[in-house]
Amino acid sequence: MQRNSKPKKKPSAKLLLPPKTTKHFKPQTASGVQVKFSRGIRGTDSILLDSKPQIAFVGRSNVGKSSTINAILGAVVARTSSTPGKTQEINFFEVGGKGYFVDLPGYGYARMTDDAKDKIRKHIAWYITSGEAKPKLLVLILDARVGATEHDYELVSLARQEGHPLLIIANKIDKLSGNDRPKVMAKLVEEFPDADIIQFSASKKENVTLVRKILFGLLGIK
Ligand SMILES: Nc1nc2c(ncn2[C@@H]2O[C@H](COP(=O)(O)OP(=O)(O)OP(=O)(O)O)[C@@H](O)[C@H]2O)c(=O)[nH]1
Ligand SMILES: [Mg+2]
Repeated sequence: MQRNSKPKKKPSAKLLLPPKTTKHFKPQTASGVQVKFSRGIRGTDSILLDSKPQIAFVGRSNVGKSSTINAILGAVVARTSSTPGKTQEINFFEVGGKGYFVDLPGYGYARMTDDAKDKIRKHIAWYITSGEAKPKLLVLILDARVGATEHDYELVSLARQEGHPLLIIANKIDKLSGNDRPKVMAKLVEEFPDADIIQFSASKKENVTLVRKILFGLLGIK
């Protein structure tokens, strides 16, 4: 019987190339995990049905939620800005294929219209209280120079009411002198005696390794 003399198909050149990187896909990060922007949502969405755990970052506008996410992930995936109100949607970032970091819009920005403020407040309250999102941990970011505001207290009481575990991060600690730091931290411990509170700087990477270890551990990333 004559053997089939059809030439073997050459392997496609594409297969020999490294995977493409896109703006939202960071295969190499300083944290060593793959990070991908999944999507921004404004309400009910199929991503919430994914059983992978979510860690949500909440706090006043401009305290550095997006910067903290980037520092922990070791990649610039979340958009940051010196103008408050940058993050408008609830943005999901898939971390190491194991879970999500969720970047929420910031509350309490004085220069927003009442309508816009109301919309954002409802948006955040929906994420925390609707029961659809089920975050494994809420990370409340504060500006260490400002401390906790009325809006932060409201958020803490909402989180407690819903039974969400809470971690408080006092960000921008780099802006405080060595003398002021312990005073600020002592005040926060007094205000939130039951919470875990960590001083932090997204810009100067202070305590980034510690927080990364805690959060990655919760997502099951070694
Ligand atoms: N000095 C200092 N500046 C910081 C730090 N973290 C963030 N910033 C700055 O604070 C500003 C706001 O940062 P974002 O990360 O965009 O803040 P956000 O909380 O996500 O803001 P919204 O999306 O508007 O709610 C930017 O100019 C950052 O560079 C920090 O640790 N130290
Ligand atoms: Mg933001």
